[in-house]
Amino acid sequence: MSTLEQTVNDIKKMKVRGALDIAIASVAALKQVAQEDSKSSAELAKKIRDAGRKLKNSRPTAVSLPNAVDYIVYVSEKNRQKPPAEYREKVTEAAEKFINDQEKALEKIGTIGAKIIAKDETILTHCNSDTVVQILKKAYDQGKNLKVVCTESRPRYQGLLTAKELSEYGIPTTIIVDSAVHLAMKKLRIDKVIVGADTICANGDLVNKIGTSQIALCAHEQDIEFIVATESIKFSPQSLLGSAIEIEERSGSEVIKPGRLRKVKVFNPAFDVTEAEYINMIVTEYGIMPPQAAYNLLKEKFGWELK
Ligand code: RI2
Repeated sequence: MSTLEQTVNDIKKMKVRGALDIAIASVAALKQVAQEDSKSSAELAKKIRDAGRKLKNSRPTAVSLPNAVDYIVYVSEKNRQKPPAEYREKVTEAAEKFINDQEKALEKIGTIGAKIIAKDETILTHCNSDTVVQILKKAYDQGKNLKVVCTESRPRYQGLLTAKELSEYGIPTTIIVDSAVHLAMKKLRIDKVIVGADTICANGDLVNKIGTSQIALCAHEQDIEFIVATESIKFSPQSLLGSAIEIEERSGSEVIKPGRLRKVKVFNPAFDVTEAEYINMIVTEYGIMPPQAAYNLLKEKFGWELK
């Protein structure tokens, strides 16, 4: 199996997951495609376009994936007239810079995000976000003496990954079932909620792991700050509203054993939409901003205009 096929497969099966990691894995796969034997750069550029389409189709919701792929396709098209050796060098350089920039962004968000955690706070998080984990570890390193509550994040239990990583790091960690969030906010004295993102729309709506919007509503009702941690690669110039985003629906076998309840249908959406009005702030590598500033970030950093 080629690196490309392996990557597409791993993303589909969620062996590689997390909005940032699927973007980085896709760019690494495209870098490999650019190294393939070929008569001309134009032929390589076509291979990159085809590979990009396959990667984009592997999971539909997180915008970091098409944003990353489109960037490499753009660099590839720009250099398709150059001799193959030079073309390969340009694509490789862009891919390596992209990956490096994302790693730096993650590090920066950790530093910025840790500042908003006060001493002795209890933070609730959902699913498994490398970006959130980075913030929590940084805050712990700074001696903030924090505690973390993780939802298990049915049906795939990514919350257990978060709980494992944080507890092994030394952070006191508690796991709860997803439906305990409302009660746990009071009983476990949650100070803040911090979640990751799969997509931030131009209007500031958040698309994230299924269950996120219920948590935001609970936080709103109990006056608990709801914070999103995300690299700018997850901002979507293509989507104005969260309601317009395609939400990935996954196999019912993730929820119950196939054949167990033969007459019952399973609806298994992987993500949901949290409206901007329930989000207090978004932490990015450029700093902390209200969700309403998403459009400004797209405009200033990526030159995007409403048409
Ligand atoms: P990082 C995950 O989706 C979760 O929804 C998480 O909040 C988001 O990606 C961002 O993850 P999935 O791939 O990029 O588990 O912060 O479906 O790691």
